[in-house]
Amino acid sequence: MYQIYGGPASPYSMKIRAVFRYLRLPHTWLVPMDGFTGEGGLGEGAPDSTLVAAGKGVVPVVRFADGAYHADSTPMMVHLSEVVPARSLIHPHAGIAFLSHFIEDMADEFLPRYFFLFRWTTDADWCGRRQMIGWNGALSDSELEPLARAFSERQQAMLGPNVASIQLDQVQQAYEEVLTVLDNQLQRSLFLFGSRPSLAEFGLHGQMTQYAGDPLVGSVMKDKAVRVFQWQQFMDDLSGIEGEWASPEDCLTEELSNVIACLAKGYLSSIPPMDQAIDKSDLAGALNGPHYTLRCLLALKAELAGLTEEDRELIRPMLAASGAWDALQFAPGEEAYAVPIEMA
Ligand SMILES: N[C@@H](CCC(=O)N[C@@H](CS)C(=O)NCC(=O)O)C(=O)O
Repeated sequence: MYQIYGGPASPYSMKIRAVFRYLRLPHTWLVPMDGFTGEGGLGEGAPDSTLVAAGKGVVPVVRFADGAYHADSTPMMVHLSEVVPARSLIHPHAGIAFLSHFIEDMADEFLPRYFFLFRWTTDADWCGRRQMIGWNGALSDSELEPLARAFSERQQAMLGPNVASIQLDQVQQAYEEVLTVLDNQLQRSLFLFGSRPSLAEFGLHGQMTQYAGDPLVGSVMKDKAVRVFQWQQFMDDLSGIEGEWASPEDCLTEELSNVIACLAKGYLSSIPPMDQAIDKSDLAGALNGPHYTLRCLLALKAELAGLTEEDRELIRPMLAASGAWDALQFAPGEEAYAVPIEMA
């Protein structure tokens, strides 16, 4: 039996729980209520807590049957696909599998930006209260208030010093563009690569659960993208789905191309500042944040470079049309810094 420890508003926690359900792997789910005060690291201040025992500093963490804790949803999905090969999340064509991984990575590493901004500006009061109730259970208003304030301040510090200059209306517009391409995809098919889900759908699902739940971004989704709202509820439990992969050629639809192009526009614009600020010899060990984003990008570049010529050429036009092809090639000397992404 696997034991999943998640957070109350954590996209990666929702993502991995949906994966366990789809894979029909027996598991339990728990948000550890260990008295998180809203300050410091998760589990900090409660030495006996599950999250301290897990020692990863992030949620979700999963305790495997041998008692070991593991973190990092993406390599975990790859590992679990090997455990349940009949329901693997990886398309058998390596080029299509790359597209799925690329979408999943952009969902994980870029899509949180929009909801996180509204979560800790416009909606900070509601979101701070909601999360501290989630982490602590039953609390009176007077108990909740200082915890919620501390947590909101902790999260707001992550927005960085330039947050006041960000144009919220432009961010909302970029978010609505994501909703539009997803809603268009969902008019054609609930899955991107056939009638079964891949890494990509679970990455998108995790993020969309948060967009659906938060006040402002949730009301925009309900107003403009009813299919996306329903889809993230659908994705939450796919245990009954029995589907097939589409042929590689049939996967390359206009709707898919538009999803990739829309995500790549935002994601790729976020890379150069990180690339300039970060020493690439220091990427190992990161589980989130800019170091992790760059580590994942290097792993994607290595995956693309490792495809056969034929597999690469099949997906090249779609990646080129989205502006991502060049950005997914190693710069001179960069290859040396690529490390495989493995479960922590
Ligand atoms: N790459 C990790 C990212 C996990 C992650 O960043 N989780 C967030 C919550 S959604 C977290 O635990 N942040 C640490 C904190 O808030 O202290 C994964 O895919 O599982």
